[in-house]
Amino acid sequence: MVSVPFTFVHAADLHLDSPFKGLSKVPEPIRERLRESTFEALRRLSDLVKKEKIDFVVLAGDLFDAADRSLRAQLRLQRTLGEMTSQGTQVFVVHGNHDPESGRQAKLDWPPGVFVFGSAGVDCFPAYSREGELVAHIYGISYPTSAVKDNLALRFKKREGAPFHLALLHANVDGDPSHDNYAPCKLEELATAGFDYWALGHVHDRRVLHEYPHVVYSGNIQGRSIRETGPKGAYVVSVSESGSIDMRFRELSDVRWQEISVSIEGLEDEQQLKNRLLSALEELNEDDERDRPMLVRIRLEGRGVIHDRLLQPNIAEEWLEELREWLASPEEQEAWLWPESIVVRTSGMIRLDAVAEEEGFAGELIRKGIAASGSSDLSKALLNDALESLQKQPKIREWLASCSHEDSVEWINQAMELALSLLRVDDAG
Ligand SMILES: [Mn+2]
Repeated sequence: MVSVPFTFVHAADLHLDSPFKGLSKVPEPIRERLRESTFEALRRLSDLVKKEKIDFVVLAGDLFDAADRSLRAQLRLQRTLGEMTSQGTQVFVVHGNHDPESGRQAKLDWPPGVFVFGSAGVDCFPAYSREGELVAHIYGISYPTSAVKDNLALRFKKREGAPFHLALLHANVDGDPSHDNYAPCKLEELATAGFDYWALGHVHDRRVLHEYPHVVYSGNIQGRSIRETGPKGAYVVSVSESGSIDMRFRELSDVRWQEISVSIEGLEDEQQLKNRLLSALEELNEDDERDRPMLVRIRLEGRGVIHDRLLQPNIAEEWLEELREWLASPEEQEAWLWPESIVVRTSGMIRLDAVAEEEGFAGELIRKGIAASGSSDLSKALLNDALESLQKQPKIREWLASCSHEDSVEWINQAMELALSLLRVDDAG
């Protein structure tokens, strides 16, 4: 088929009007900025579409954060999509687990030029360049309700008649354990289905799972918590006459979440720790590349003599408060920096493997811990035992079930370090 070059934007997981709950001691200006951040990211998406003369946009689900969409989110989306389509850009939308069809919605019209896929079956719409030439067929299906357990990808069937075929889907490919296993499917199935590009949503990290055909998660456009770090945005995808694909990532997030590591190795005392924390923050704060506000988690790592002192109750909190004092307040600095938390993942000078050789209680304890961290069955059994009383709470039970083996290993390692530290203090006293 004769084809003309075209450019589209792939974005997903807008999560408009995310409430950003559960942030402790965050000053009002930061809270306000975060509450607006998903909308600001959407506005930047619209700017991008205008500036880069985009032919069409695909949005791969979770446009809204809550199934019962807020009116504010619906109105803002309607307005922004209207801006995009008035420039001659078509927009194609599927809904995901956060914004299924069944959710409560205001009766608003989608602007002309916006195509929303239903949930009854896979539909196909033609996509045109801004000059009006047919450039692709777009296929998609929305979630009827939030928990879709069927493999929706198997329902996609290519229809001849276009030079390029793009499938739009909210799905978990190959059972990513950090996301709910909705619309589960296999990369193999997607790569062999005959489409040129799978524009996926659901996984919030951007990933290119396969090229030619392309299978891509664009990730979300604005991080929603410290678990969603780094630049977030959308892909601008250009397809040449010969069908070669060029992808460029564009950051859209208004506020960035970031984690930095600070090692305690070689530090002798609190003064040296203070100096190291200060310089780590200054480096980040004065980075000329940094053009937006940032919430940062400081992860203390490494083996050092001050480890025991960092495990004392409230110590991390006290350092955190001090860090916040050092930095300019969000009213004073446009691209502010806010230390979100300090997590202590350090180890003491005593090596666990050496203690494991010892006779007696400490040796026994560490042997048990090391064995558990090396086996997912043993670690699960150990944690189930230790957390038995907490398991009565359904929410906690659910949360524990969703934690990975890596999480368990980290907890067990910390528990070993803490137990050893407490045992040695007892010995010394
Ligand atoms: Mn999502």
